[in-house]
Amino acid sequence: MDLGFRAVIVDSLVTDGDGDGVTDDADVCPGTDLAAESDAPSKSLKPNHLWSTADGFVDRTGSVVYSFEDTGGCSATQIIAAAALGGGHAKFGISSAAMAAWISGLD
Ligand SMILES: [Ca+2]
Ligand SMILES: [Ca+2]
Repeated sequence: MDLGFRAVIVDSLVTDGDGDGVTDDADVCPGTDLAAESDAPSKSLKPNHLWSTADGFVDRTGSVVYSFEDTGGCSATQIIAAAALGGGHAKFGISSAAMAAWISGLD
């Protein structure tokens, strides 16, 4: 067995360039800025709407509903942009339906 080659593969699996907990090989959204997410949504989080925090996607009670592993390493801002969601999602959080659609579209 070529142990040198094996070591390179392991190293690539553990790299997480943007620090969201999802390794680069599985991260659909590189460059996630978790610090920038703490100010959003711009108005308020509605019931059954979600926003990303450093812990993952939370609802208005603060319960974590999805992890960054679930969302492919994408923050709320990144999902809104990538899925071309309407401006209401930026104001009030991403609806549960839109989140489910995003996650189901990852595979
Ligand atoms: Ca990552
Ligand atoms: Ca990411």
